[in-house]
Amino acid sequence: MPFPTDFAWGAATSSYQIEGAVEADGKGASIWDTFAHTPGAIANGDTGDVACDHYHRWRDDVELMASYGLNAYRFSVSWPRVQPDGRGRPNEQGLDFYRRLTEALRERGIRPALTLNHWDIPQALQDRGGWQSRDTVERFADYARLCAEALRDRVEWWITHNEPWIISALGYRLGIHAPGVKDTEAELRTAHHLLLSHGAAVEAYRATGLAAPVGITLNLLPTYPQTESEADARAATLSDGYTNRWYLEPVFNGRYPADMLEYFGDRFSLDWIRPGDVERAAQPIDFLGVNYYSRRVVRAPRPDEQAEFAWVVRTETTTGVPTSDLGWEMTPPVLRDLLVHLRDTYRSPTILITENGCSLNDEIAPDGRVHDPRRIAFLDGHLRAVAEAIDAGVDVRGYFAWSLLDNFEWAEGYGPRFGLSYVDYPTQRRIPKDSFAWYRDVVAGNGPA
Ligand code: IFM
Repeated sequence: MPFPTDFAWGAATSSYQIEGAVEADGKGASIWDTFAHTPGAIANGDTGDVACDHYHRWRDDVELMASYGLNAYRFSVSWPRVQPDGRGRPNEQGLDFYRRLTEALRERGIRPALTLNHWDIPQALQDRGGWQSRDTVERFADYARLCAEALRDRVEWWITHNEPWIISALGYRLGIHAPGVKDTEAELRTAHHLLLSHGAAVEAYRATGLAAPVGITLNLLPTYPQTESEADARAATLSDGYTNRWYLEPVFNGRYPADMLEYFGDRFSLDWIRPGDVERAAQPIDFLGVNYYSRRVVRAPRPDEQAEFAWVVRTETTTGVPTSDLGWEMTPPVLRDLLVHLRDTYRSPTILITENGCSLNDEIAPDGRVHDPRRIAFLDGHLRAVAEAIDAGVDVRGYFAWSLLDNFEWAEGYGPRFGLSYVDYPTQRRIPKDSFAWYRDVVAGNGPA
């Protein structure tokens, strides 16, 4: 296996999904605290109030990672925990939590990768417009500076945003994530401010003198036409422009893709894109974080069909292609093609796979263990795809399985289980699944056998 000797083998989590303790030690409310308590917003009425109680159990969770040999861990900082109103003086108690966590990780040889925004921004900022407001861009830069100054010696990789497309599309167009807005122009304005704030945060971070690598994590959806028709090919190009290129092009090339600017420009004024903005989003970065779960197949809308866009996402799956228990197709070879495509299109960026995993309806077996052979097959297939990409010359430096623990899966609540460790929520007991034991051997062998 061609994995470099210092390859990062890790698992990932995010603050709202695991921490709980939503009012502890001076933490302010986040938009997810508000949204999760909105009747009907989350399956089963679940909330992140307790989640995996990681805020109190973090020592055990670090021990768990160490005992399974991980050498890296990706987590996110809860912005309202360290800056309750999203502005002004930091909450030192909140920062102390991340100081202790990162120190303990380092002591065990686990390199921390920190994400600044994995969606749970302060409610106080939302009350002033949230990501739709340009002011949030500068607030985010201040927050980046504050975290860089507090955690400067301990963090190995800094990530500005996690999945800006999901934030914009699910939070502002579909309204199924916080803050629950349903407005396509709001989605695009949000995406713009996220991109701009990414650039502003990189500037702020560099101004502190930090030299550790900084990047952004995008969830990339390799998109294929449903048929060979010209109409479906055009639908696939536009859909790719909407989910992938709308973010990749500003970050790497300092411009929005021309075809999408024309497409959206015909529908919206886009007057919130100001001169110099997109260039600012293109601050040089040290790596691209790639979250990959599945491909996307699209088609052109039928003449009698009411569709919002010039593409329609196919909902049925392909016969013979395995799916997760959330119905997502498992298509490992697509990851290799995606990585090679990124290398060829965006000047060979250094890449960290910041998330990859699958949700299964895991259960505790009569022997007290959790047997998840389908997850092992999923992870194995994707790691082989990463190995092939490395062999083809792609500069991949790390892989973070999603997720360390079963956790709060946003609008789906606690039903889906993505963890390497099962979490028995009533007792908070962690039960490492068979896949975690398998992953331990992968890490020890620097790649699957
Ligand atoms: O749980 C999420 C995570 O927060 C962001 N990426 C996708 C995961 C699975 O849906």
